[in-house]
Amino acid sequence: MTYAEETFIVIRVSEAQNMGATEFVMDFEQTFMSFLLRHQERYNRTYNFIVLMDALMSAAKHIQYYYLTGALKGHLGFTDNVNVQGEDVMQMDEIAHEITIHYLRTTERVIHAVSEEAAEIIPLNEEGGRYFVYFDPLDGSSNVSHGLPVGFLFGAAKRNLDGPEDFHLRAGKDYIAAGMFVIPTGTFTIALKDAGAWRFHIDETMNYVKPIRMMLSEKKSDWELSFNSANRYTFAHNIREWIDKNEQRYTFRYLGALAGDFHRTLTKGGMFMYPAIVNHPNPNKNRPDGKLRLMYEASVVAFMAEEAGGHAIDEHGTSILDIVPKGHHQRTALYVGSKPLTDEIMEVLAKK
Ligand code: AFP
Repeated sequence: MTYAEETFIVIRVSEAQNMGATEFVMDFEQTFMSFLLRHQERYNRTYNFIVLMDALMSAAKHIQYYYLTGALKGHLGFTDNVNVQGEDVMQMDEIAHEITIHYLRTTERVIHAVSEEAAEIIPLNEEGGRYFVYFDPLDGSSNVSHGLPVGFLFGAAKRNLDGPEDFHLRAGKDYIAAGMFVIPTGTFTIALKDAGAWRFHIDETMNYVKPIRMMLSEKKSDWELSFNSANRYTFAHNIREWIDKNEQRYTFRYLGALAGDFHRTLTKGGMFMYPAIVNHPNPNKNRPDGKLRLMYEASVVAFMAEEAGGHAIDEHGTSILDIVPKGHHQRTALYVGSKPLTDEIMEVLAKK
């Protein structure tokens, strides 16, 4: 039994039956916070990480609220700004960024944060902080004006507690946790170092509840492939060949927001990929280093995949979690999901 199952609570209330009233059942599922407390207790950890997660939860709930009401209140459009990636900034990007920074600051436990929406690192508590947080507060902007699913992705690493901190950029293998909220669907998945990947659903009181351990399915008939099919002619020759030869074996799904697409991969098994763009008819549009951001996109899903028995590699076949970033907004190609599939791709890439 895991600590998740041990604390699972079900209450049934039926005393009104004798009075002819309808029996009703109340199921109280274990909340994320109760799950996390048990986790920290079991591993003899401090409560600092709970404070951090409470802040991320509060941020996610506020982002969820603003997103749900965005169409009515008119904040699903664009601002006049362009971000560090050269992309037009949406109002929701700014709202989500500000909310997250506010909550991270109040914890007093975050040394500095890296956000997709800020060119530079954001110092929060450089003296007394304990964690580094890397996040994309609203990933999948092409879905925003439609109110369709987007993601709030984050990874967290801890400062060196045994000696002086050198503030180096952390590889994914040094994260202590990584997770994603799929907004506004009310699902939250988090992987805790060496303790598995867990999914929660939001309940009527806006609590994330009912931990479900995620393991990538070994049933190949369930597997799905997810990639931007319109880009296939721009991929490396071998990758395109692999797709042509193998895609009929799998169901194909693509939403265009990593959190939503990876959510499916984690549930069904298979692979999400965003290969390097190397054969674009307009060479200026090639992306030999890939499109996705290493620290707050690729490493986050790679960390979750590995805790669920899967794997993630870049275009060189290097494990995503082993890549030490040279910059906060570094990009990478990404193949993530069931290990037999990423192993197959690794062989294809080796022949390039
Ligand atoms: P945007 O936030 O710019 O839409 O990017 C989202 C994203 O980084 C990731 O969430 C998707 O998986 C991927 O890009 C989609 O990219 P394409 O639009 O090129 O398919």
